[in-house]
Amino acid sequence: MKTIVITGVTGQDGSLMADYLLKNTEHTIIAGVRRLSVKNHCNIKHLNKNPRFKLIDLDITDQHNTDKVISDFKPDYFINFAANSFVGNSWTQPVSHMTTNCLSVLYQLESLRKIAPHCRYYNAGSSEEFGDVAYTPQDENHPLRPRSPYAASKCSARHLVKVYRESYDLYAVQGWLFNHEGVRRGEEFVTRKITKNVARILKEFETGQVIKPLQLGNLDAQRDWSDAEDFVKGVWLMLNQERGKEKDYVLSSNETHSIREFVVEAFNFVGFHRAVSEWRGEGVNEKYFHGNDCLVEINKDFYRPAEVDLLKGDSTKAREELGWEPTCNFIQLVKKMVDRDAGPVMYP
Ligand code: G4F
Repeated sequence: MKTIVITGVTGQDGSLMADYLLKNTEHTIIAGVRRLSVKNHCNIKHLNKNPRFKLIDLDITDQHNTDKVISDFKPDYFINFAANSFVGNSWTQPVSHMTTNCLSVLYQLESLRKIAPHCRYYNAGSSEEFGDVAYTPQDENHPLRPRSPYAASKCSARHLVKVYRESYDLYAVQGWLFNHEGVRRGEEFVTRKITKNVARILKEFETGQVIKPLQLGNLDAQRDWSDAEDFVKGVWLMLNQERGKEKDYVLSSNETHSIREFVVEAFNFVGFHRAVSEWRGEGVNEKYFHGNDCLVEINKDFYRPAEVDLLKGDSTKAREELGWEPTCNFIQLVKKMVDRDAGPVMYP
């Protein structure tokens, strides 16, 4: 039995990782949670009584706190999912992104080096690091070309992980995870924002209320979306490579779809069929109509100062070398999220 520290355990990835490990291993989870005045434990409340799941206070931006946790538990694995993960916010809070996503990683690496050098370490890396991409699909050799303070913080952390791996022989890896979504996804991210608003609009439509259109930014950005549940398995495989041969891997679906496609499919699933819906207008005046009902409009406040236009991963290496395989495709993912938010009974 091993001891595994997971940070960011109240979030989508951290909570799914805890579920995955509790189900598939005998290990004990030390779950790091940042104290907030309002608790956000909805993703982990089902784990409260599990004797292998221990909640602890951990603010990763506090070096002393990190040292103490690593010293107290001498973990076998340390999985860092805690992050400022909302790219759109990173222009208004760049220092916070750099501190949480990069400086904290340095605290963890230093602490592990000094106190628990046997520990296997994973830091959450992102396809955002590829930024204004040089080629498509993006694989492990793609250059880092960040377009946001968020992405710059993840690139900096990546360099630190590599430096510590090579300098101190730490088992330290950082995957490139393309977008991963699901029913625990935060509502600020575009997929969940869409499925939550599809559910609201359906209700307004069915009850004869005035429909308040969903407001979105850039509809033409393309993303490689997967199910987050598939990705935590990939992270665990990355953490269990042969010692001395550990590498960073891309995890992706290898498909790409625009925000516009996600919108159309999500509305289609609840009966606003694509055959009788249409986009009208251009640029910031573009709208999505179902008959005379406007379902979506553009709000330029949701545009970003710099955009990552196209992400499409190539996860061949992870599939061939780690034996990882995603189980859920784009349409299944949209359906799963719409089902959760609107209810499966709504299907026409
Ligand atoms: O859902 P998003 O906010 O995710 P984004 O920026 O791709 O980042 C996510 O995936 C990364 C992996 O590639 C992670 F590292 C990161 O932590 C996060 O999980 O935005 C997706 C796209 C963007 O192009 C954005 O401009 O959707 C576009 N978009 C259009 N309208 C919108 C909106 N995004 C949001 N959040 N809200 C909108 O109204």
